[in-house]
Amino acid sequence: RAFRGSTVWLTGLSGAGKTTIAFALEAYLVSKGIPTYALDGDNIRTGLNKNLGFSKQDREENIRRVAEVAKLFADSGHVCLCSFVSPFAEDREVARRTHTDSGFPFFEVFIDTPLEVCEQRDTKGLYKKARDGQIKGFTGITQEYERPEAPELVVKTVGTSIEESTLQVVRLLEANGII
Ligand code: GGZ
Repeated sequence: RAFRGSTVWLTGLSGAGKTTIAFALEAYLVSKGIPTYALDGDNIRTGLNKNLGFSKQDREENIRRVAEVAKLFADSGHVCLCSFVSPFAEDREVARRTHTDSGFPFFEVFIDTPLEVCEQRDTKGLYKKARDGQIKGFTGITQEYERPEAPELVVKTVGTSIEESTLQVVRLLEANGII
């Protein structure tokens, strides 16, 4: 059966598990023969968006450009997995409209991991730096994260395996006829 290009937008705090889930989801979809491409800070902020930082304005531009790129992938028939903190509801809304105005399905998935858990994990030591004042405007510490009000899916990672979290997104795509 044919599958449709679409974008899965994973939002949540640094360390919430967005990229981990996107990576597992990519492996699953590729194993099913579904063209998939994953975008995140690692491949976007090092190239296309290397002139952008983390001010509210720069995040807005980051998300705007990512959404445009994601739409191109969706147009080419890919499931595009976007893992970005995207802390501002307004910017996520722009990403959504970029897709839906052109008829592409868009799924906002909130990776809902409490700040305390993300800070305890602190895989990259960024929370410590933010607390020490070495990083300004760090999401959850010195800049806000606006929780999504009507995401297509909320994944609570605490007490849930990566496999189960991933399966929740797979089920969402199945329920919407994407895969
Ligand atoms: C939030 C920051 C910051 C600040 C650097 N605030 O866990 P990570 O390291 O790998 O993911 C975070 C990433 C956020 O980039 P995004 O492009 O996803 O942000 S946004 O969507 O808001 O534009 C974190 C690291 O970059 N990082 N400084 N101040 N995260």
